[in-house]
Amino acid sequence: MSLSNEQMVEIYTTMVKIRMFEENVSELFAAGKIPGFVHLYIGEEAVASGVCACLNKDDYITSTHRGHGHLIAKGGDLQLMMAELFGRSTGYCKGKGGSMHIADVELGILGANGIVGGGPPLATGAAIACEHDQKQAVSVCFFGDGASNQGTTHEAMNLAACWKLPVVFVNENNLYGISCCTDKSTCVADLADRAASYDIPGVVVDGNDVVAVYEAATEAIARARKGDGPSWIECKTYRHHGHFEGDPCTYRTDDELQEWKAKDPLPRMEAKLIDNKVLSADEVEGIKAKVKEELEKAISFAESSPMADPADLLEDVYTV
Ligand SMILES: Cc1ncc(C[n+]2csc(CCOP(=O)(O)OP(=O)(O)O)c2C)c(N)n1
Ligand SMILES: [Mg+2]
Repeated sequence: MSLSNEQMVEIYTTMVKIRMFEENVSELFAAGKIPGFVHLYIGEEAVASGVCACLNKDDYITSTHRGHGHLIAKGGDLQLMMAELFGRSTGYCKGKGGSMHIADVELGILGANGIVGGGPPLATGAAIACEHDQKQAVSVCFFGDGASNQGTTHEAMNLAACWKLPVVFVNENNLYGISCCTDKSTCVADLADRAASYDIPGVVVDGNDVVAVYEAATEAIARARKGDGPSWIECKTYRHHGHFEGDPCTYRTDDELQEWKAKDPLPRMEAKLIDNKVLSADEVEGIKAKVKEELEKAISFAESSPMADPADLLEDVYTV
């Protein structure tokens, strides 16, 4: 299960891509260039990067309202994502969906989702489809600590456990659902303890350690692929930004934020790669420069694309 140097560099590059994408979105949002709501994934990159590194193109993921990291890690196109955030007709949803509705079914990305707890039933459904089609594919459901209290989540898990479906529930416990800390919303210290009620494995990992996430995901995905059913992986992590861009964050202390910034998954992985001589400091800078260039292209693609046309509003909708 140990990662090759090449795999580690690939995972690190994904983390850099997510971090820099989100930093750009934060600035562009503050400059008034991105309409609507955005929820950023900065600080949580190790979860999506570690999990998606274990997946094949025909495996499925379901995402959340904080979805950019999941989409990038599963191979989402940065230009189409950026254009969607800018509300341009060249975006993933022709500029009509925005951050919380990006999907790419060809890549197995079944969609970001503005409904908290909306993903688990979709992931369980996708796992039923994998079984029905006799594919070896699995589905992975990313969901938050807040979503872990939704009925939909538990209904989906119960069914997945009863039918031993190939699905892995990846719980991103970033300590908060909007402004509500998990110690006020949940009676167990480890959310994954609830897996016992479905008789499925419940694993807790340091969600800021990408290698630990990768290892836990590898095991759960292998279990799902061979027909032994679902698992719940709880990744303890933290979002550096507010719930949404513009959130004044009055519900948490600066000490808490600094404590978690000291455990930032990105410099941790970077130090590991440099200490183990997998990459030199120059090579790290080279990766960042390449990602910067890719993002500049994505931003200029978005900015030079036409806005979504109101006349097309009712195109591509299922009901009117
Ligand atoms: C069904 C539903 N209820 C409430 C909301 C409002 N809402 C949006 S995000 C959120 C908190 C989600 O917290 P969590 O699942 O921990 O995800 P995080 O934002 O921390 O990534 C809530 C309650 C919603 N979008 N959908
Ligand atoms: Mg949360």
